[in-house]
Amino acid sequence: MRIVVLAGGIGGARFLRGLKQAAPDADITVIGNTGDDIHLFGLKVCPDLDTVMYTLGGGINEEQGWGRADETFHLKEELAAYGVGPEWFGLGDRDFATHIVRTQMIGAGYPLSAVTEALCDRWKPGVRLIPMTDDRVETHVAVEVDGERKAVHFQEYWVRLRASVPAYAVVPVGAEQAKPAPGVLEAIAEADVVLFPPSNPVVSVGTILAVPGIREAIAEAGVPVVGLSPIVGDAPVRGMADKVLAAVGVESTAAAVAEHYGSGLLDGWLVDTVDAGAVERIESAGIRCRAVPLMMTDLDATTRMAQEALELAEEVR
Ligand code: GDP
Ligand code: FO1
Ligand code: CA
Repeated sequence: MRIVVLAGGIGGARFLRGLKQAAPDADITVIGNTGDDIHLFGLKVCPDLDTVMYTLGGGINEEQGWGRADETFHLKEELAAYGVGPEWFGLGDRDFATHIVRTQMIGAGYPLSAVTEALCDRWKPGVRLIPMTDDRVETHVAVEVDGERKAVHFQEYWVRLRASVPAYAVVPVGAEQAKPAPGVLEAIAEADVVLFPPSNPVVSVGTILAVPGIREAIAEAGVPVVGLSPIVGDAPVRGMADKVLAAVGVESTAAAVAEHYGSGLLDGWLVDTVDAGAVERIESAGIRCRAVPLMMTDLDATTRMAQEALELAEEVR
């Protein structure tokens, strides 16, 4: 079975661990969000690609969900001693190596997709990880800080400002001109099922779908498209999905997120058991829906979620 997954960082990566266990023989292609990417200290940092790669490759900081295990911060401290920041973004020594290799290869002319493949040669994530595009896309958030409206990079909004300021719009800058990376449209066309993990519907899955051709390819593939809600009990399990959903005019409920994707894209949707009351509304929007436990507390629970998603896919096939 060929499975395509559109993934952000932590939610996507943790779900993929369960999916690998639920479908050990499947051929899994992950289309990764690159809208969170940021250039710092002259280096290209790809948080979501790295979170997937480290999580599946055994290098992740498990408690934090991003960055490397056993990390130290000497390089960042030395840079700070020269007055070189930003001090608000926690790049560790081990993680820096990844960004140096990536930036060096890009400078030598390799596209991000080839670089990602090379990095995965080390980490062996057990899936094929492809960035959504080789072109530069950066998610910016329109915010108000001290009475002044301005656009900031998504990482500045989330990591520096902790999503504590009002957000009015989310713009994947560059997405309109971006082309899907080599292999993305082919993987979708050849897929037996497409899954949306419980990733952020705006700044992760929404950004991937904003690359022209990807949404259309999924709709045209004619295979089950099944998602899992990142919203449980009307709130994100972690992160700022409620804030960015509000910025795009969507309420923070499992049903509203399903409707936001829409029945033109989504065939099936899993909500948590606490949201069982939303099943009827989602089904009346033309999306098959089941309420099952959706908390990724451990690998077994996550594996069951992946099994439920694959079963729902068979039901709507
Ligand atoms: P990010 O790039 O690191 O923010 O990760 P993703 O976009 O892949 O996933 C973020 C989303 O994962 C958030 O909106 C969370 O609500 C959701 N999430 C995290 N853990 C869980 C969980 O255990 N269950 C569910 N249903 N959603 C989760
Ligand atoms: N998240 C934070 O909350 N603080 C950080 O300092 C931070 C650094 C960081 C470095 C590398 C990396 O791959 C991820 C990092 N993240 C950090 C996580 C990341 O910025 C966000 O979780 C996602 O982009 C949110 O979607
Ligand atoms: Ca992310």
